Amino acid sequence: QKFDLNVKRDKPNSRTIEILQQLLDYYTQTGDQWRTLAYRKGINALRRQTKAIMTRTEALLIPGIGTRLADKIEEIVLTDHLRRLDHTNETEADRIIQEFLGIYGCGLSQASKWVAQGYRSLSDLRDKAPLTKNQRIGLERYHDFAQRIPRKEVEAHGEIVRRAIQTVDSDMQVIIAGSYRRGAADSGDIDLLITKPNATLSEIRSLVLDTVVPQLIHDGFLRIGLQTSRRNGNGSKWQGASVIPGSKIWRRIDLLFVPGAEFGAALVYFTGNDIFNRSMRLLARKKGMCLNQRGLYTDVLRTAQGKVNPGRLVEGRDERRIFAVLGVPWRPPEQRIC
Ligand code: DCP
Ligand code: MG
Ligand code: MN
Repeated sequence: QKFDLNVKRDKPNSRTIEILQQLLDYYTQTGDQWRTLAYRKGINALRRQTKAIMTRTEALLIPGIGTRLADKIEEIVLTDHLRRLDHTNETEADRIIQEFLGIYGCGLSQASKWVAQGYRSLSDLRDKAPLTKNQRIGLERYHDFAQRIPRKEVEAHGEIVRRAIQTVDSDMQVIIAGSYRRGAADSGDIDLLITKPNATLSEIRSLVLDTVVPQLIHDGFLRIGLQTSRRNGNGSKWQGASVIPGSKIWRRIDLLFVPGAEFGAALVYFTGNDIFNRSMRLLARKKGMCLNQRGLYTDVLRTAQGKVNPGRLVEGRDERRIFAVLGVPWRPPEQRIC
């Protein structure tokens, strides 16, 4: 009987079958066993037909085809299309994009591009896509980077960086910001703010990038630089991965270079959370000021087209004074969760 199915003959329902097969693939993928079985049965029944099935009524006469499938067959014949499939494709694409976004260094445009190019899973990417070195690492360490980092371990990473930096310059400070500073029990990454009271951005950046990072890479603590500020650019961070001795798990780590004059504003920004930051910036705007990660500015001239002048810096260095100038009661980091 199997043999009989393979006999070449006219395929009057091949287009209908092709489209139904896509829905079957979707149900198989989503683990919907009942529909998978029903669609497989129905498609096989349709495949055995020697004449084209054009209507719901004709379809219903075939054993193994119920009303829902019969409706879909008629829809395909009439429109060469199945609306149900738009929906699954859309949600399926969304699901894949979400999965791809978990690859360290992969943003929305890259994720969408891969989906448009037909890659459907991490193993698709691994086996078939041309990847940059960093994308390959992000993929290989996908599982590591998906794991939360316990508070104690965040501290350990911070301590290793602090020791390495203070060995070179004992006036340099390393502050663990991000969710850690808000008191979180675990974090998604490690955010380290690196500063020195009277140093400029380029002094701090060159000390970290020329001396400390190479040393820590040599030590085996830092493993990759996913995004390194260009030597002559105005980049102010280094993003990569770190591993503490005795662990096999790679963690995402951000090193932020902050000149002393901007320390308070940077601290507000990198402590977050992001929603709290948005509300602070909005408040500043309402008061004719501007708050960003470099400072709080006043006398900002705005038109419908945007900012006309950058304003005058009122406070950058002192976190508490930024709150005070804004007229907001001080909020300890633990309470900056919106
Ligand atoms: N931030 C922001 N807006 C963004 C991204 C970041 O205001 N779009 C600020 C607030 C965040 C801080 O930078 O608290 C650090 O960014 P992270 O992405 O590391 O976020 P968190 O440290 O808050 O959380 P997680 O534990 O997930 O790292
Ligand atoms: Mg963080
Ligand atoms: Mn971060």
